[in-house]
Amino acid sequence: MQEELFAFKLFDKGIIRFGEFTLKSGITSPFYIDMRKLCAYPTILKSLAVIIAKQLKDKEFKHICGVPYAALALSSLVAQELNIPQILMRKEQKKYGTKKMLEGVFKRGDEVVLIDDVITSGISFIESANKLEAEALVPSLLLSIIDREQGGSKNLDAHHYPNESIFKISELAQILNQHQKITDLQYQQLITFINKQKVSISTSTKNINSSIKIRKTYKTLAQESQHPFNKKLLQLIQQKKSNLCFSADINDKTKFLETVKSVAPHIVILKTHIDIISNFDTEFIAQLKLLRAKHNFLILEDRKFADIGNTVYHQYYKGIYKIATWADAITVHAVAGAASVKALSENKKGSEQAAQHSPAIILISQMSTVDTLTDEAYQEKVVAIAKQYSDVVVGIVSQSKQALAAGQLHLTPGIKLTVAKDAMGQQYDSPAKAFREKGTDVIIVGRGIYQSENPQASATHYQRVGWEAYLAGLNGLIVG
Ligand code: 5BU
Repeated sequence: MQEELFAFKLFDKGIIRFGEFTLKSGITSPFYIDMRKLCAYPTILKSLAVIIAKQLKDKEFKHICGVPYAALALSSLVAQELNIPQILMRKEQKKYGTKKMLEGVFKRGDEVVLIDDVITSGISFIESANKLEAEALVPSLLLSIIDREQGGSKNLDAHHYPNESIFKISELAQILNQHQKITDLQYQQLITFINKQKVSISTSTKNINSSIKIRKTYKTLAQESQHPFNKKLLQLIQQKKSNLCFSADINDKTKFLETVKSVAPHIVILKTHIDIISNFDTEFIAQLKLLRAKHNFLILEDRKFADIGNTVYHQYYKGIYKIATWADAITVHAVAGAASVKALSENKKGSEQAAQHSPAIILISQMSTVDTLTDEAYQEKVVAIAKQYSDVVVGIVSQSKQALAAGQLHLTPGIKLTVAKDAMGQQYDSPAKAFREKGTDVIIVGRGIYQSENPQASATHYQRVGWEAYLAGLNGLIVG
């Protein structure tokens, strides 16, 4: 019987061990699986590849891909066994040349079986699946060799990824116990441990289902929206087939303008932090306006107004930046309650500049940083203010889908295809994940574009991936 043989081999070679082990997470586990050692045993690897090939025999897919690095040797053997092309996935983006994450010969929409050695929480599977989706490939099956039975499979179900495993750790342990390789106590300790450690599902199923079912087309959102900013934005989105907001966090004005010029055809919003421009002058604003007129995008000044009404009024209309004279929209924190929004919206009606400069307000409901204070209770209060002032609030910056008023939009920063975080608290997700799980309408990308070797090529890439993620959301199918 294949399970028996496999269990014995893994046990004899010390690949599954019983005792007291401290895991990466700091938790003490009564067993340890070290599948990396497998590469030292070609015959076990080979027989495992045969077992996997049998399990995959009747399934339809175009490629095999191993989660780097642990599953690479095995996925190569499975690819050979089935005579199916392999895709090689990098762990880190290549620094020079093509900067590709995937190597191989494939085309968009191809189905890929992703193989990993062990599944625990499912997170590394999800990250690898996201890399496939970023190239518009379809992860049609996530196959693990051993399931540690700690909730990983449920987690993948919640993310709508079909998944299977060859062996379950409890079955392997039972075999070892039946054949007196481990004691009853060791077996019991393993069962108790896996029951206790089951990870909670990382993303609520509720959110995923709702994002797939209620994903509105941009056309519907355009019909629903009342504010001229959103009407224009949604029209640009459909026209340019882009949901990309470029965050040009560049200090030098010349470099800023050059970069914006090169990416402009691919974006619908240019997001600025005007106070980080070192050599700011009014000429810069004139140039910016010219670019906007020529390339048809909207400008969002990410000023994050967060003060009492009187102060935000001055910050918006006065000072050296005179934001009111050039920004199509502004971001506002609701930490002061509705005061900031109210002041800005009343000024819209009352001030002498009002007619030209009614601000479209984007409220910040949730931040992307690792230890943000914007918890669920806070977000709910922000959304309530957004709805109450829906004549001026055109959307929110958030990391999760919220029940907004008709026509209001979700904008999502913290988008990057290659890394999960920066060194200063920023957290990243892929466009696919944003559209699948966060109710995203517009992705905001900064360093993913302007720090790349070729910002124009990167903008094209994010435009395509963002658009495909939107289309996938409409179909309930995640392709990129
Ligand atoms: P990045 O280079 O893609 O990490 O830049 C993200 C931009 O979005 C940057 O200008 C931030 O100020 C902005 N941002 C964010 O990253 N996270 C948030 O929660 C909010 C804004 Br609100």
